[in-house]
Amino acid sequence: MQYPSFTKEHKSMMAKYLTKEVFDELKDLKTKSGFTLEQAIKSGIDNPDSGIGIYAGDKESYDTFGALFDPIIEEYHGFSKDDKHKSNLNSDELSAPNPDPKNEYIVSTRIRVGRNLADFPLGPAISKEQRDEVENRVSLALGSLEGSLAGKYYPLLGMSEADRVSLIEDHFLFKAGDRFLESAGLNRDWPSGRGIYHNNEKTFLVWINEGDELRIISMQKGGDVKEVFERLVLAISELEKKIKFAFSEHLGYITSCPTNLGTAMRASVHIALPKLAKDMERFKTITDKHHLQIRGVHGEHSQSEGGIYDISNKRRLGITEVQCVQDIYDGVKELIKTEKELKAKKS
Ligand code: ADP
Ligand code: CIR
Repeated sequence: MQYPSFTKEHKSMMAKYLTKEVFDELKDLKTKSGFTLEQAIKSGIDNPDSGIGIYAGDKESYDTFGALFDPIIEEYHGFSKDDKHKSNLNSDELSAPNPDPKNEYIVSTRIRVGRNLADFPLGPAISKEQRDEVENRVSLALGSLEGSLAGKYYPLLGMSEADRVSLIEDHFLFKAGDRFLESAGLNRDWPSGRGIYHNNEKTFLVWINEGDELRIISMQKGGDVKEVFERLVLAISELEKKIKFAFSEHLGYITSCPTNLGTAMRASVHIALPKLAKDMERFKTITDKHHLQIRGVHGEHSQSEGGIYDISNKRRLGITEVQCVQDIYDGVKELIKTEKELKAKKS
């Protein structure tokens, strides 16, 4: 492989840190599952608008290609090579009374974590047989859940197009054909091995074999962040009894995208902020202060609709799960306060 010919359109962290020197150091290396630098950076090369532009094929990728992953991890999470990841799933330590009890701003709240199986490569390097085996093991484990977590697994194979589209529209299911995942090798053999598990109320859901082997999701209408967190914590602890997840003392839970390492947690609200939307500078000052990311209503790389935004924690590594949720909680409180002030001024 030759050093990639980056253009000025290539804005990813991968393009920034892949100097000719780093490239020469890594270009001929391979992990035990056969994952190469070329595969790791393909998504960022094919998609110049990538923000990150790199994926791992296995846990070992983070060591083998550390000269490239480390500075990206440091810039994204503010987490250095010598830092240690920490975990805290104790909801008693979360101070989060509903910030919008009258349901004026927050449409819904969702918290997800990514997980991958300890004994398998990550999605970009997995074989079809291994992926199908992951689907079998995970759906079996999910099938034994009880009480509020009991539900049913719906494989993508055999799902009607109408059901698939409505699950996506309603924000429950991942979309097909994501070009970032496609280039990373994460869409190979689609739709085999992929699917969604959910309880009857669709408040507890698990995606199988999308960007990570599991995305464990708790969501509901309104702004009761603590209830959503508590449901997720219960689900994680039940699943951990049945499945061994890929984990490292340094990087926490191992995920295919370096932005998801550590807690692998993204806590988000869909929130209506029509006034702040007209002053994006002020909006961004608040979200930056609280380490938050702004996405559109249909997820990453989508646009806002009707002044509704997806606001979530950006950092996931080197801070605990409780801190991830506290980041968005504190930020959302300030966003609501500012939106109220702007509303009062105009009327
Ligand atoms: P991920 O959360 O796994 O990083 P995305 O950004 O693609 O992935 O979002 C996945 C789906 O979850 C999208 O359909 C998105 O609209 C939905 N979603 C995210 N946050 C919320 C929320 N607070 N309420 C309802 N749906 C949400
Ligand atoms: C990018 O670089 O923009 C995409 N590969 C997405 C990166 C971050 N998102 C993610 O996986 N959560």
